Amino acid sequence: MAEEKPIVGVILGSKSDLPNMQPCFDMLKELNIPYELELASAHRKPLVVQKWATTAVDRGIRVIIAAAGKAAHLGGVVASYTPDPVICVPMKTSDLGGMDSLLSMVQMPSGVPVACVAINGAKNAALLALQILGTGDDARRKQMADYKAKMAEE
Ligand code: RP5
Repeated sequence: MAEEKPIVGVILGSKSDLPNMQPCFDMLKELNIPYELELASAHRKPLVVQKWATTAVDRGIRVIIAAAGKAAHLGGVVASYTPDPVICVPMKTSDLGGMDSLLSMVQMPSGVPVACVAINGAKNAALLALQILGTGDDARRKQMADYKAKMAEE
């Protein structure tokens, strides 16, 4: 776990998503997972999203976390541009309680999968990123095993 450059890329549809995503940032820091953060809406800044997603692999990003609310197409759009796995976090931001975000994220067409955690499931997004990293990294896998063991003791 000697990474210094970001290996997880986090993208949010708006700076208004920052508070809901704080548990994700806290968990990534606790796990010593270097990450980068981008704020760009799939609808308001589509070209920024396209460039960020298409260059993610070249920057060393191995897992992407995408959080957005309402018509939450961000994760799916990012997934269309990158071979990296994308974890979506539906934001509870609107009058519809986040069901709009959730359904917008999970109903992906065949051939372009995303993973999706619960509405406002920011912490779990970080843990799922760790588990994905752990499939090719024994030290990361042990981190998750240790986390689970500690949780069982509490
Ligand atoms: C989405 O719309 C964002 O991800 C956010 O959850 C929601 C509201 O964005 P703002 O209008 O607060 O920028 O694009």
